[in-house]
Amino acid sequence: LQLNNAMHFALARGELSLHYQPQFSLQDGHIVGAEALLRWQHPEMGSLSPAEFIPIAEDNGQILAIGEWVLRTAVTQLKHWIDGGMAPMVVAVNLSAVQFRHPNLLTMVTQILDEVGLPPQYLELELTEAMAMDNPMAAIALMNQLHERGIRMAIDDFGTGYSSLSYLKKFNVSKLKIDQSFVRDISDGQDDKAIVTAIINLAASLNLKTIAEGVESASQLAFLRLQGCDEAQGYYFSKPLPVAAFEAFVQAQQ
Ligand code: G
Ligand code: G
Ligand code: MN
Ligand code: NA
Repeated sequence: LQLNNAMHFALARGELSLHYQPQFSLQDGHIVGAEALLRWQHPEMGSLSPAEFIPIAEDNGQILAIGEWVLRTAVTQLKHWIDGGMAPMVVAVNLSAVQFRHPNLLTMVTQILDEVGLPPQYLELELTEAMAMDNPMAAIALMNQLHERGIRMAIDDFGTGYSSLSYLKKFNVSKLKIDQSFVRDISDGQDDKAIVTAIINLAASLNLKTIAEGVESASQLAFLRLQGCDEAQGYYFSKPLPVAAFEAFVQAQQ
């Protein structure tokens, strides 16, 4: 209840911010993207995790306003970076199931891109298998419309949810994000090695790119590169960073 009330004021009081985690090409090591991750700094309760407050925001309906704010902020930030001369990259934004089901999603996203003037191919929307499989026909139709507008989509936490391979073929996404639970145990677990390899090969056969999440060590990275994974993100490279720190990180890479 306390969080519920506080959330009504969080946006207006400027307590929300986005951190950005860099994503790297495993081909040439360049930064090719940034995942926007929501942060809430409450004056009394301190920093709150989205894992905690997003489910509440989904219940009380605030997720629509918050989700729109996240999208507008991330798209505006990337436009600002590109205009300022930063090498172009993609910004990845997490969608909530509530946003994905909402009939206004396509209009909302395209309006923000138009308003800001960011070409749609710079935006990647992350959705989970569960979100797509809740109503696969509606999801396929929406993904087709988003794709027609040039907006990319990625399946987040891939491998942890249930999605049939026949549907995966129909989902108009460009990337699978290999869940960090599989990446974590690459270095010692034969099973997780086999799963990661299987996902990379599956993606390749469906013409999808792969990005590994939660990469924390050089040995995980070496295995992923050997198997032909396209991209990676994780603490090994960088944790999610506030804007100024992200800018400094990118500058130091160049
Ligand atoms: O960054 P962190 O590990 O604290 O994120 C925890 C969870 O919150 C992850 O599942 C992540 O996808 C989710 N999350 C982070 N930012 C957003 C956001 O802007 N929108 C939605 N819907 N989920 C987010
Ligand atoms: O559900 P989603 O994949 O969007 O959530 C990403 C979450 O993983 C964020 O909370 C982010 O802070 C966290 N994260 C990012 N990199 C790493 C990492 O290398 N290790 C761990 N344990 N968590 C990570
Ligand atoms: Mn994500
Ligand atoms: Na994930």
